[in-house]
Amino acid sequence: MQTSRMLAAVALGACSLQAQALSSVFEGTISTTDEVVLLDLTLPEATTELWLWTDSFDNGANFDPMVGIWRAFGSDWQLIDFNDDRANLAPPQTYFDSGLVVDQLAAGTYKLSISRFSNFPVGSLLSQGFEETSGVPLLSGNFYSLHVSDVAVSPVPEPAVWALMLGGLTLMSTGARRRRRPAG
Ligand SMILES: [Ca+2]
Ligand SMILES: [Ca+2]
Repeated sequence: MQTSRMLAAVALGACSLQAQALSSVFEGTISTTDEVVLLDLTLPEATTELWLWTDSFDNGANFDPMVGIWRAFGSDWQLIDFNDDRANLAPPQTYFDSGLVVDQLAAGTYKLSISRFSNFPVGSLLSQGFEETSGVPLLSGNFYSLHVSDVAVSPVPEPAVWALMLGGLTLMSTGARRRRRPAG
């Protein structure tokens, strides 16, 4: 019990090292098969690697989500990347969740699209719209949850984080031993 509390405290400390990171969650609903949700994403600085992933599919409790990211292109928006299913990026994704890892984005405003499978972009420009390719009936829930982060998210802590956590634990137990040692 006490050990797990200490672990949690140290893990929190490790996470706060990433306080500068961009990290957002967009949540909402899509009620019809042909609805496309468009969200503005503003990057205050250039990113070397941006992660986007949904974790709302929930083994079929909600619809099969698809995610796209678009850059300004004159008065239109141009598709940078699009994904239907990539569920191995971060827990608690389940098999039809979507994931994207996008390299080298300049600072600026981007559009994120969320649509239900099988409502795909027709072309590389947003003005061309979306089209259902296989008339999947409206099944399951309508909730989506989309995460955006410029820090790689791992299902298990990286070795460096474990080292930090273990280092913190060692410091704490050393401190405890010192306090227990009789004076003089
Ligand atoms: Ca999907
Ligand atoms: Ca799919």
